[in-house]
Amino acid sequence: CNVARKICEEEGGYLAIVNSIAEADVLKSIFEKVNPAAITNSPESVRYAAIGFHDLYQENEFITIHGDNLYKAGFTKWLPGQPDDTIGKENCGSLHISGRLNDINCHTRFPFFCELR
Ligand SMILES: [Ca+2]
Ligand SMILES: [Ca+2]
Repeated sequence: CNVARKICEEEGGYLAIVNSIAEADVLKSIFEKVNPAAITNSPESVRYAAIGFHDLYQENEFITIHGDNLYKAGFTKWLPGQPDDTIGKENCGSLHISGRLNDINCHTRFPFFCELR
């Protein structure tokens, strides 16, 4: 998601920060619209979109790119079993196409959501 972060910044925004269930639902419906195949049958990697949170500073302490924890940001609904830090390498945040959060590998290219300032 470093690439994603850069692209968002170049366009005058930042990786999206989800501040409410309503906002997660909006992103979910955009995601379903641009990538309907991902709802049912497609590789894992297209069912997640990178968004603006991570646990790069302290393992399992997820904060937004603006430094707030997820409770303060306003949305904390994880996919069941997440965050799982798969093979100790998942330190970036994503939104699953179901509208729930998952930690993902920062070095894998995923679709992503930018948000404008
Ligand atoms: Ca992690
Ligand atoms: Ca995960």
